[in-house]
This record gives sequence, structure tokens and C-alpha cells, in this order.
Amino acid sequence: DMAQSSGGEVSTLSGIPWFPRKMRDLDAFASRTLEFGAELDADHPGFHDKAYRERRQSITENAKQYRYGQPLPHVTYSEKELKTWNTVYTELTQLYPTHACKQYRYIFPLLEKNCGYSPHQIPQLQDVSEFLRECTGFRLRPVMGLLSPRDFLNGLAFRVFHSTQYIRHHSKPLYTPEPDVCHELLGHAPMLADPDFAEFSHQIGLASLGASDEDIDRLARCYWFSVEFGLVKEDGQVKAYGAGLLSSFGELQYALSNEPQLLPWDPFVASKQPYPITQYQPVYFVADSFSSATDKFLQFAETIARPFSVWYNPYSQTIEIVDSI
Ligand code: HBI
Ligand code: FE
Repeated sequence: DMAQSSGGEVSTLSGIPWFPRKMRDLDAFASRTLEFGAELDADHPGFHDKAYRERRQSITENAKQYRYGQPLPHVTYSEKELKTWNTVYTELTQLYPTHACKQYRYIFPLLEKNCGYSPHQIPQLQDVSEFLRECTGFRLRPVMGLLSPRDFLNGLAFRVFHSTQYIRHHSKPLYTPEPDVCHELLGHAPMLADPDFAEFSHQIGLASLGASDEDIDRLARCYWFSVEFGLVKEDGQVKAYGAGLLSSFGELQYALSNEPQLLPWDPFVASKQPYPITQYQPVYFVADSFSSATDKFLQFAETIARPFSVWYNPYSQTIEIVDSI
């Protein structure tokens, strides 16, 4: 089906490639997840655990069936799952006072108060999503696993954050080769409640709509070195705002040690910087603030050639195309 495809195919006479134009169009992404979406790789810690795989299957099936407008699936987590969460939560919350940026430190207690964040409970996506909508208009949407970079970034244009709901395998509580509910709720969700960070994320999303495959690669690297592994200056110090750092006990400490190379946030550089996905990053980018990071990103986004421009209408939750040919 041409109209549902996500590559560079042209589906209209106007020469504009298909991309989601209304929030409901994101339903098309539900069944197209990459590698870990449905089946685990042989080196995944849960590969030999039949009960774990079945549990994952039942949670991801709900995400697959989810459609726009429905309440987000409720999951009753088991004792074993809660124990994994407890370990991750207890370790990470020790580092946040010294390592997380001030926006994160401001929002975290609000999540404890309003959304059930606690070492003894895994918050429900529905509760977190409602909270984020009141803060920044961002909402969560359940997803089976990794989406393509294009689909994932396109969601951000609608202020939709695709979120997994299963938890990592209990044998390795401080390690996961893929996003899980700990990464989404401890790494991403708190930052999405900050208006300037939300705007930054939204702009990366808008830039991705109908972009060429090469430009999607550039944008995915920008996303990686900011939303996932970004650092920010704060009163002469450097703090973490990237979700990959805020959800990793080891890398959060490493990133703020003197070992890695720190560069000023520059999307022209970050967009060309290759990255490892299974090791600590050799380089991190430091923003002055989220609003200046957005300004720099928008200068970069202007250099991305598209024969049209887009803006988001928040009232109708639709993308409007401004034909500039
Ligand atoms: N999919 N579910 C999910 N979560 C992510 O964080 C994610 C993704 N797909 C692609 C992706 N991240 C990265 O390639 C970004 O650089 C876009
Ligand atoms: Fe992530």
C-alpha cells in the first residue's frame, strides 16, 4: 500500500512523500517495529526464558492492537518485575541529585506526587501521559519495541512519544540492549514535562516529516546526541538531560567523569558523528540551554532541503503543508 509506506516513495501527484498528517495516522506504525519488536535476539538476556518471552508477548500484543483515542493499556506488574524496577529506581535516584539537570530534578518529585513514581510501583503509561499532556501537550503511545528512526521521529512532530511497556530481564537489572519501561519512564518522561525540552523534541520531529533517508540519518544522530545522550551547562557545571544517561547508572557517572570528550552542542557536527549503541559514548555534546539548543537545531534544520514546509496545528492536531515550490 503506497499510502502507508514510510521510505522516500512519492504517493501523491504533488511530489510530496507520504508522512503522517493527523495523529490517527500514527496507527500505521503499530505493526512495523524492528528486530526486538516481536522476537528476541539470541544474545538478549531473556532469550532462554520462556516465561519472560510470553510475558513480553502479551504486553507487546496490547501495544500492537492500540489505536488512537483508546486509553493506554494497564499492566499489572509481577513481583519479579517490581523487584527489577526497585533495583533500577533505587540505584538511579541516588545519582539524580548530583547528576541530573535542574529541570529533571524539579519534575521528578511532581511525578512521585502525581503519577505513582516510587521504588515500589511501576507507573502506568496512562497516568504519565495525562500528566505530560497538562505540562507540555506531549503524550505517550504504547509501542512493541524499536520503530524505524523515521517513524519514531515523525511521532515527535505530533508531540507523541512512543513508549515500550515491558521491563528488562530480571537477571540483569542494570542492563538492557533496547528501550524498556525503566528507560522510558525514568529517562524520557520527566524531560518531556519541561516546555523548552518538549519544544526541542517537537522541532526534531517536524524536521523529519517527509525528509530524505539521508536527512533522517542526520536527524537520528542529532536525536541520539541530544535527547538520548545530551548534557547541559548549569551554573558552571555540566549535568545530564539525555534519557540514555538518566536511565543508566554506569553511563550517567561515566559521562560526567573526566574521561569522555565533551563538545559544545552543534547539530552540524552531531549530525555527522557516528555512535556505538552497545558501549558508552566516546563523545557527548553539551548544550547551553534547551532554548539555545533549539535555536541551533532550527538553523541546522533550514539546511535540510524539502520542497515544502510544515507546521503543526495544535487545535486539530494536524500537520499543515505550506507549499513553497
Ligand atoms: N523506537 N520505540 C523506539 N524508541 C526509541 O527510542 C527509538 C526508536 N526507534 C529509533 C530510535 N529510537 C533512534 O534511531 C533515534 O535516533 C531516532
Ligand atoms: Fe530512548
